Amino acid sequence: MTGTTDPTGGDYDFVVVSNRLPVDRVLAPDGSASWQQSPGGLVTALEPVMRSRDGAWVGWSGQPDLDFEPFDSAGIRVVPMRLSASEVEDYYEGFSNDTLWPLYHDVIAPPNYQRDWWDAYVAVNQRFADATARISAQDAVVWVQDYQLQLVPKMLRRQRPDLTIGFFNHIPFPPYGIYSQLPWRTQIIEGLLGADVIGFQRLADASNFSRAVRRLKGFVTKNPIIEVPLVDESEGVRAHGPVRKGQEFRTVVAKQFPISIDAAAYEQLARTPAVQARARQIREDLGNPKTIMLGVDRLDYTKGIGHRLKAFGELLADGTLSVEDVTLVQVASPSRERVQTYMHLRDEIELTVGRINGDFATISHTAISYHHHGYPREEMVALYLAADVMLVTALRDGMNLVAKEYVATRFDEDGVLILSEFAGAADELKRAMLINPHDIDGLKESIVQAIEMPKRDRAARMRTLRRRVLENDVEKWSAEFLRVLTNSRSGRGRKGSAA
Ligand code: GDG
Repeated sequence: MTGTTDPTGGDYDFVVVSNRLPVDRVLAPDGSASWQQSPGGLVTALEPVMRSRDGAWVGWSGQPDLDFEPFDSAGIRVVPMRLSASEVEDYYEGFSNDTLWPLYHDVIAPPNYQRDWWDAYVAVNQRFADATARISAQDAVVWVQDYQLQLVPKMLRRQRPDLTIGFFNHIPFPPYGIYSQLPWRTQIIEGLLGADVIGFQRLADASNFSRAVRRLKGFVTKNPIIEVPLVDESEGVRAHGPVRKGQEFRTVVAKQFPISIDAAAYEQLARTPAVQARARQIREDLGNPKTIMLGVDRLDYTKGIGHRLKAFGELLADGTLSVEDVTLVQVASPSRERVQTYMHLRDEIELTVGRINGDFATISHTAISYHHHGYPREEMVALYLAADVMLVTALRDGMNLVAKEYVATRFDEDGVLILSEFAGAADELKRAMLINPHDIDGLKESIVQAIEMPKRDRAARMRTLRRRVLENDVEKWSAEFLRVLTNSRSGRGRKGSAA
């Protein structure tokens, strides 16, 4: 680190900003607390960049009403932000997870529009922007993550026009017909346009965003470039950006950068004898069924868990499948448990699981092995290895990393991936069995085909999928985003320059 005595000294050349920090505060039974790195793909991908470039990470600790001093963890400066209990309710559970999340996922659940939630969203975004402005070095690169912080790019550019600002949206960006419901639609678009590069998962998301910019701001868009006039007529003031003689607008890049996983790490874990032994044990514990099907999701209404249960329940009811031959393992990890829609979803899913098990399970064979827990990564990989058929039936999903993890794990070139065309991963994983989860008959047919697929066909598909996932890993994703972001800086200041 360069001169890190003052934690807010503006020393950091590369700053990542996300709602949550990449570390969790863990309490030991004796009451002592420590920070533990949360093993996400994003951290893994960014760690080397952060170490080599004086990196800092700004985010919330995950606990309300607590202040923590900045500290170093594994070569990264960690800058914890405070959120009050009411901000957690209004900014996080409210505006982020009960307004934006359903709106951006095709209004599968009705979005809740509340003005005080918006006020909290603005206030928290401002706090994150202020903290980032304070710690960033002159000309630093800042990378803002996800839908909780869409106002940060503009807020940051206002204070620090020298910064190069990137933004990545991990969830879909909805079509204009849906997006236009949002009472604060223009403010969010303006917030995002503060960035130099705005990344999306799919081409369709980037196109939806550009269309919203044209409709709401009237700016010229030349895919993937958006021209943001330096005199923004709607504000009647100069837009915030570096001004050079003769320059009329600055350019913003809006394009797709499909996120991925640390594929090699998943394969490596799958190759360890302990994980393989555990996969065999899982099969045995389930009574050695001919076919194990698996679903792994956060318990979220976007994941289409109910649709997959319906298809499986019907296949058991019409006698196409029997519990002697097929077991469905469903991991539904707890998520957003204080948001009403999620409480209802949990009741609904657990009622359905209970009904199907009640109707079809025998003393020796269960229909659905249902788990409302989080598991260690080793256990997840053992489950992937044990699963003959992986079910990803999302109704809408930015990417879906589970699909990629399953593929990375299957070094044995076996297993069939059933993948919703509404998950971002479908753009890349075309050799999966692509399905429309709303078409229950189609889904049932695909399940039967997957179960009956000859080994040669399974291997051919899996080989193609694996090539794709292993080549396009999360390291490549972050390198590509940062390459475009860095180019956008060198192209800055020229009239109409493209990144
Ligand atoms: C958002 C977007 C986009 C789940 N349960 C357990 C566990 N997980 C892990 C999975 C996977 C991750 O959580 C979930 O990632 P997904 O991509 O499937 O979905 P979201 O959480 O909705 O993520 C999504 C993603 O951001 C990245 O941009 O792909 O579209 O919605 O890694 O393995 N991990 C462990 N135990 C669990 O019980 N260890």
